[in-house]
Amino acid sequence: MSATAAVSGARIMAHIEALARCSAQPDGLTREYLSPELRAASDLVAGWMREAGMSARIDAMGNVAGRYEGVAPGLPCLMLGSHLDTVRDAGKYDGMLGVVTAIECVRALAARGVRLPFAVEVVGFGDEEGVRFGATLLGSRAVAGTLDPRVLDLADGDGVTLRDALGRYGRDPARIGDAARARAEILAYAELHIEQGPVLEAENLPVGVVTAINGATRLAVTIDGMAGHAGTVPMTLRRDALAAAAECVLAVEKRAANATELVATVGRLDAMPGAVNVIPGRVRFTVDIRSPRDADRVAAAGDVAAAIEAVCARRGVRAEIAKTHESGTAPCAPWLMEQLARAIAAEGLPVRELPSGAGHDGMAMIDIADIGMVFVRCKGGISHHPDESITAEDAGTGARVLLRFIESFQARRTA
Ligand code: HGY
Ligand code: MN
Ligand code: MN
Repeated sequence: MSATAAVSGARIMAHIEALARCSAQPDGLTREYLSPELRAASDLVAGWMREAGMSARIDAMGNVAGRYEGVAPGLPCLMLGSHLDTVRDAGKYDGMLGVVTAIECVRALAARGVRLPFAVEVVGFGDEEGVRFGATLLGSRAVAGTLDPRVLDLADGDGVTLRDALGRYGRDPARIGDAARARAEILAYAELHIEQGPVLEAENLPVGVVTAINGATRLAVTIDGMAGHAGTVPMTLRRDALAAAAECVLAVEKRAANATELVATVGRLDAMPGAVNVIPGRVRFTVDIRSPRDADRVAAAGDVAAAIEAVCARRGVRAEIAKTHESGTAPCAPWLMEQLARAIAAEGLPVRELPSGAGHDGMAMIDIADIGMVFVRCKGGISHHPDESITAEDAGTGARVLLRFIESFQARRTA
């Protein structure tokens, strides 16, 4: 049996289905960082890691860390991974596919008793989406050693701080630094992920090599006006926070619509007190701005903030704008792109390079290792939606490409 035949698209899909059942919602998939659902998913993943011949542990930040030793114990590793948390009402494959596929590849190595001149590690990051606490990449930033401890004071929608959530998860918030790895331990970081876009499907390609991960800025905006009786306050005397926010949302959309390759989204908006007969006194909303060019993204973020301030000044309401996340465009390393391309070509497939509009843990891991990514086609490019889907055949193709990449991986000789 050929080496790559040992990986099973069917087993990958079965594991994806099992993970999808670890959800906070009965009729779909929501799995937030440090939730009971993440604990259940992490236990499943750790079990599959051990079955595949790996050691497995939950690190200080709640990531699942698995390791398959090389020809000798303690060697530097090729680190693979992706994330186990999801957005709300999510698809099953965003994040999970990369973790499950990497474990499947290690299982194939172990089944043949293969030991490589490096260790292989697989990490299931606990928080890439940043849905619960607003800041994103918390798990991978901890591994990269770049996490700002002030994030411990971030609170979720119920007022639970990250510090408390870690404690409830059985982690010591004073020890989050223990999750950090040394650069010398990691030869490279590589991630398999669904494309979350339409390009591969449109060109009838199952896989592609990622060139870069677009940079992102996230803002949290609070607008304070004056709540009042919806029936008695004349329109001319109102300081309606929601009407002001509505104008701001359109200003965000307009700024991006007038630019090339720039996208901006208001993904969440909460109006308070949220009663049908009360003029909203406070509104909170988020802004997500992305571009392949950092200068364009930074300029757009500045313009958006200025537009929000101008709308609020004119309407006599107060705006507070906080930046909750910023990461520059993360280029994939050419030497890793070449090795991923060779693995794709060895599968008899054309090599297509493409950028990632979606963010990934590689944006954090680039601070500690060179990064590479391989995309797998997803139906209609749909993602962050229950209709997100891939085929078992493409899952198998992605796994064979990743296994070829692992088995032929050549660490870059540092000068
Ligand atoms: O937001 C993103 O692009 C990623 O899915 N976290
Ligand atoms: Mn996502
Ligand atoms: Mn993802």
